[in-house]
Amino acid sequence: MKPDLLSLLRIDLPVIQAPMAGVSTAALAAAVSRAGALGSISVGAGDAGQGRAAIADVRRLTDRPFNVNVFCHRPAQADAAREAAWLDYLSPHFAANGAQPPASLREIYKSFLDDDPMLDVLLEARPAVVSFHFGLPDARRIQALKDAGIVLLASATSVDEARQVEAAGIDAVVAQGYEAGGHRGLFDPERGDPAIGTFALTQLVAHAVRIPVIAAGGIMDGNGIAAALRLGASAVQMGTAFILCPESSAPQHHRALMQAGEGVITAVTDVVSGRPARGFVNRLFSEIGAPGHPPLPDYPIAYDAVKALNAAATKAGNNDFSVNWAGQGFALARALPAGELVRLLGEELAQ
Ligand code: FMN
Repeated sequence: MKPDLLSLLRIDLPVIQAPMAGVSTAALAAAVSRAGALGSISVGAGDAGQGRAAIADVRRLTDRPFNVNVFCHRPAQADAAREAAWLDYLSPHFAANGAQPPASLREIYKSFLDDDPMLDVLLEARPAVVSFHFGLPDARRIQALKDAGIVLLASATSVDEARQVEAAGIDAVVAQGYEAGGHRGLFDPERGDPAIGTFALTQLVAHAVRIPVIAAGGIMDGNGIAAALRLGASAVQMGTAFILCPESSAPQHHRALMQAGEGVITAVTDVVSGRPARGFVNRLFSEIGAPGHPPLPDYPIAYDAVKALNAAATKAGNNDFSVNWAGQGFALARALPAGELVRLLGEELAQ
């Protein structure tokens, strides 16, 4: 028997609203938590001050438990020549939008692996739950968070990663299948991507580890939740299902793609940020990511270039280079207030 995840997380429904950097908000997380599931915010793409403010924003809206997500990627390694060549490669697209590429690229946010101010914020604020994506912090950080009474979750995309999560003393593992929207949680993308789907991964991981498993990827409604539980999961983590909620900060173009039907598809690319992630296919995927492109700057340095290109394109009046992360199940998303969506998921699951 695995430990009881719902009592550990102090939630009624086996649903975690996925942390979604740039899309999830304090209002979304609070509405989900108030409805009896676990809301999440992501502070990975910001600094400690922004992290502190984001946690306070959720606290103002609810006293229920919520999850704070940080990024544990290998800290970026700058390579001026590689970055210059990448900007050179992108320069015709800047020119076509009436802009110049930036003179250089920056590491736009730090990894939690070397962000002690962010650790201090978490230890001080003590959110009920903290989750890790892209890998694991060192034993000292994990112990400090556990000593503060924080429940820890971490993503895994393979059985090997799930075993590492368990061995590190994390409370539960998020088994992220290839269907999932957003960044793949791969610990080391250079070793290749096993690209395992949610059904297979959930079962494999549930057999391999003793800690509870949270299935993620392509789960959009009560039937999907029931299927994941049947396959050995103790809960699910759903991201794409919450993008159309009015509380999300997804821009209009992202919402329109979600509702565009069969004319649009999602795919995984690493050219947007430097790490593989699933989103709606546009010119970033088909042109920038076309075979034969130069070597990518490290994550998240590459993201700086795409953000600049998208800003230029937006100014020129097009969405050609916008970043719209979403999972394969996007067409099943429902545009409902988050609290209503959680209640509906509960009803569907009970049927
Ligand atoms: N996972 C994280 O751990 N941190 C993030 O900041 C994050 N950002 C995401 C942004 C978007 C727009 C989406 C759709 C997903 C993101 N994810 C992130 C991945 C989710 O944790 C989860 O694996 C995924 O949403 C599950 O698949 P689904 O989108 O099909 O529900």
